Amino acid sequence: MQDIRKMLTVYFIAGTQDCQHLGLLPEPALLSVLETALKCGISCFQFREKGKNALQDPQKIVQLAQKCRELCRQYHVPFFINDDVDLALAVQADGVHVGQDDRPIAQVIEQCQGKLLLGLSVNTLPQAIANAALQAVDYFGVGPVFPTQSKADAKAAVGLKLLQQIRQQGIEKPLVAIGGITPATAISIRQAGADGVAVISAISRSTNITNSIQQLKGQ
Ligand code: TZP
Ligand code: MG
Repeated sequence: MQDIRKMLTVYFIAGTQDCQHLGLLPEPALLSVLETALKCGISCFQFREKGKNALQDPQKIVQLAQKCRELCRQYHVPFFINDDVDLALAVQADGVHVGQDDRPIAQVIEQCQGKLLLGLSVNTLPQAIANAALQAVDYFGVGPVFPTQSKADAKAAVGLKLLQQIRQQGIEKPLVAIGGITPATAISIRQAGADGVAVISAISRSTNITNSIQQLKGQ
């Protein structure tokens, strides 16, 4: 549990759609941002190839996931896949992260038990309560805490209140907060009860990734 909390400290999420502003080809753009982020000390990475500008060719997606996994291994940083348990198993990821709209969590647990770490998104207190006792769920992703530009179909922002309510409820599951988090707001996220911050744009769009990650760590 302590290791999971540590793993959530600065949890970077990205796909090629998040690196287009760099003006490079999609794959080199993502790999370059990822390697810089790994050098600067992210504690976890999630490959999330999703949205209208994402790669569509399944073969390219698998190949890119493998390259990201290799990079993460070099830096001893856990590697997660968003949504797709089959892809996570195929590329020997460390874990998979699923949402409430993906397959029923019991099915996901059955498929990944003993093979993959498992993260689950929660957007409401009842969802957190309903899933709190599931030992196979290693952590909750809570959000979007603030409005986000990085997910077209994001739910309404839940604010810091949901993190506080989950802790007040006595739920001790490791929590990573997500959605619109910046280096400046990371402290408030931890004060509200999260173990770490999950970000896309605060790293992928940063002009000084070293500084951004230092601040996201709360340092
Ligand atoms: N899930 C909820 S908000 C979000 C995801 C994947 C996007 C987070 O991106 P950003 O740029 O850190 O707001
Ligand atoms: Mg999902």
